[in-house]
Amino acid sequence: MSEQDKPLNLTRRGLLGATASGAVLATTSVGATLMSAKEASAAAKASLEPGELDEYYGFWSSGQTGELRIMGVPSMREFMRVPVFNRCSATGWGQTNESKKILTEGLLPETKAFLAANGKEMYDNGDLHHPHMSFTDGTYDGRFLFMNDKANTRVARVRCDVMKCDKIIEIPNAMDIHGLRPQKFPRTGYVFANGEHEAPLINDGKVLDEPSQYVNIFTAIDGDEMEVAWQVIVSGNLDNTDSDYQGKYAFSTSYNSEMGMTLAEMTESEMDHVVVFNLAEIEAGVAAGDFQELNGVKVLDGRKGQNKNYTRYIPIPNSPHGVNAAPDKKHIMINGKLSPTVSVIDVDKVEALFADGADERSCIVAEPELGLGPLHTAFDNRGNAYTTLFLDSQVVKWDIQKAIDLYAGKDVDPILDKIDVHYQPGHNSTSMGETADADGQWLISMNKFSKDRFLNVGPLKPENEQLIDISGDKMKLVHDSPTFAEPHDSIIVRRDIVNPVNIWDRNDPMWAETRAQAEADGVDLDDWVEEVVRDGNKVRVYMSSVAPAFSMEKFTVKQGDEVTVIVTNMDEVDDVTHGFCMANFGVAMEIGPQATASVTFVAERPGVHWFYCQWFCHALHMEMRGRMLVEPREA
Ligand code: CUK
Ligand code: CUA
Repeated sequence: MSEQDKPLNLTRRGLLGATASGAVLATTSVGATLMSAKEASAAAKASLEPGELDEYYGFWSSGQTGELRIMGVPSMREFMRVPVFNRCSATGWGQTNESKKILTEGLLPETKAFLAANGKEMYDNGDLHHPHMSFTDGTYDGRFLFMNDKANTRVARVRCDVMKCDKIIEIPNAMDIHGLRPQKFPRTGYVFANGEHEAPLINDGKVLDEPSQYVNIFTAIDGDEMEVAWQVIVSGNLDNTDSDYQGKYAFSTSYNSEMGMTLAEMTESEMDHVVVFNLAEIEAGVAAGDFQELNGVKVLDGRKGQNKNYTRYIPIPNSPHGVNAAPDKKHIMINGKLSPTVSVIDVDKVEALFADGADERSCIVAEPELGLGPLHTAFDNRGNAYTTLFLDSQVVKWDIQKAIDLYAGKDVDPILDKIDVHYQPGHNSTSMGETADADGQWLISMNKFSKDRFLNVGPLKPENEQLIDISGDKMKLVHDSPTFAEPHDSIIVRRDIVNPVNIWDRNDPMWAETRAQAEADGVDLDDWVEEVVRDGNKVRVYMSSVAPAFSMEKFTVKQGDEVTVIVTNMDEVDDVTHGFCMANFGVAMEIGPQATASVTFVAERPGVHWFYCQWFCHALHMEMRGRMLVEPREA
């Protein structure tokens, strides 16, 4: 039965209608007939009055859009889009010299050469799946957010003080970084990243259509330095990953243990596996020199049959997907995807797997059947788990201890509640739910389809994310929003943990190179400057800005000059961001209060050209402009 054919559920429809137009409706007589008092209060809890602040920050990935988004929870208001792997017209990300440095410095030499052959300096796209915050002692510490790019095998870091990306590295030897999680204990520390697709270890074309020679790579990145610490070769594709609360292990699902190339081959065997990585053993292996060095990285062999203590392979029913460590610090959930089950690993039983002749499934303490297509699990602080069911289009709430009791032979039903979501959920996340401080207030279901839920906008439909109140016995859907590609993954962080600054530090490392160049040019960026420095055909134009004026009303260059415009925003008032847009030159950038930013272009257009501030900053914002006079090349 399709959703449209189902009998109209007045209560649920009424609830959604009331939420969409604000909690006010719930108090009217119409609302009262459609909503129970309980539902009305759940909806009211999620609905903030204008000017009220949210309790939580939500950090959202955007999938193939390639950016990070900052949301408010529970209001579901979108606050900010932080460009990372994508380009951004508003901020100049991918165009300013400062952002270009971040986007290019971490690329491998062969990638730079490949891009140059295609007339590019950097990738234009990314596929940002998994944003996760750095941890200290099992909970978020508000330092960094880390995220993967499945499209071009990269890992990025966003600084939480300014909410800007400061590092992007390409991961050598691996193909297509997918699952990514930070180490939870004692701190981050490592950022674990799964290479999803298998390929020859030295992928230079000597081995092509010989899948038996392909390998997969698991990578540990030093999150402080943003450098690869070590890699482990594994058997099978790697999908998602998570780490324990003890700092001993990381766990990765593998959905193609067959190493098949076709769909039939990939789903052939009934069991796939979870790879357990033993961090202490791997570090000892690195110290003992048991690795090969490839592209400057220490690569250890943890494949099946190597009999090394770096890895263990736990058989799990066909094609497991999400991995989620529970806040009880004891259980790791392996979501079945093609199997209707979630396999529960007891971390206390993992050490025994590394003994000779151990039964690899002896660490499984529950495997409840929950519904069709379990993908990801989130948690509250009352011993419950919430699993998305992709095929059933539901979220199922279940009791972890009851699932363990059932597995031990007791006659109990672990399933507590199921709720419909619209439609085909992938990730979900609960408030603080991937930390030891899970608080059991909210759950986001990130859905892949919205079908009939919003006004039709053409063949490409919005996707859908839904907010569910999990504070009571029953889950309650309280908010439903469309979203652009793609509501992939998210975390919900208590607001006291996140404390961004309002204005930049004048000495921020983001523009350290620009500052060094200014010093070499005898220009003090902390002063009000109007300076044109000529260096052959390179011209550096230094200007300052205070609303509503640039320090320069005009500057003159020659046709063909390589011009770098360096703007320092001298405003000290929060929310006075300026822009620099050179019309008809395709040049634009954001300059936050106290920030310096620069952009370089070739002045190949003679004539009079206006530059203007493209971020609204003042009543006289329109007047914040100036001229670039380009003298024609002499004939
Ligand atoms: S994971 Cu990326 S494609 Cu985040 Cu559920 Cu499947
Ligand atoms: Cu400065 Cu608008």
